[in-house]
Amino acid sequence: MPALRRTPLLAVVGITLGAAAFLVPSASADIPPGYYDAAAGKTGAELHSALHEIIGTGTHLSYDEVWDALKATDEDPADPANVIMIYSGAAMPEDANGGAADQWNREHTWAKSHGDFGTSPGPGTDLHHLRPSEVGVNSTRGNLDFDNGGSPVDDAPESRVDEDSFEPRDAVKGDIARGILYMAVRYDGDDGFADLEPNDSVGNGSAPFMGRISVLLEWHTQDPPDAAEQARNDLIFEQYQNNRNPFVDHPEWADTIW
Ligand SMILES: [Ca+2]
Ligand SMILES: [Ca+2]
Repeated sequence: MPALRRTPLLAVVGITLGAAAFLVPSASADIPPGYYDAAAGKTGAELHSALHEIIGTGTHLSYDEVWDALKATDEDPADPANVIMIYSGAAMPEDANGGAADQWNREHTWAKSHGDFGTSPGPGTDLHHLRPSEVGVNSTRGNLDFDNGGSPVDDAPESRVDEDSFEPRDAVKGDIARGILYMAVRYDGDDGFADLEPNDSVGNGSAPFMGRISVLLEWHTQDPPDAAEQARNDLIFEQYQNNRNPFVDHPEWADTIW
């Protein structure tokens, strides 16, 4: 299904700032008319189910295709030959992708061991939670759950790590939280992969859970979707997967489900 291009709503909101902002949940997002109709008026588990059906269609990339996709979705706004590292905010040349210490690779913010989904097409290749990271920083994050606290991470000093959790830098806290919430709704165990769900624990290990939901919801509120995050969601929808992250489009839905 090709995405329908609409007049950017940002212009409308710009003219009637305030009132329009309450009518359109996502000022610059390019949501096709009707996309969320099946979710209208629903809350809680019913909303989760409706969203699961809506975002369960679309395409899974191969793990190899993820490289080129990330070069577009996480492009440096100051230089299209670079990509931005999720945990440090640093720019690196897009062609410095790989597994060496001075390269960047594909970070699964929902750690792939949490549900053991690997890198075959599915949750392991889903761009809504995959981000570029320096190889060493990715290794430091490992499969830790998310929580506040710890010491500055080498090469990503605005992010923090301790023995049982990882805290990303403030500017991406909400982005990462919304990626985790997306994964929980997109993967419900009906497609050969585990039913992914957030919980309020750290140390989840290989269980298909990701913590801590109370902290992720705080991050979601503290760092709401901005125009760049909405544009990333649009790009994934229009160019790569043909599905959207509902929590970028409708941030208010997170609190009714969790
Ligand atoms: Ca953000
Ligand atoms: Ca789930």
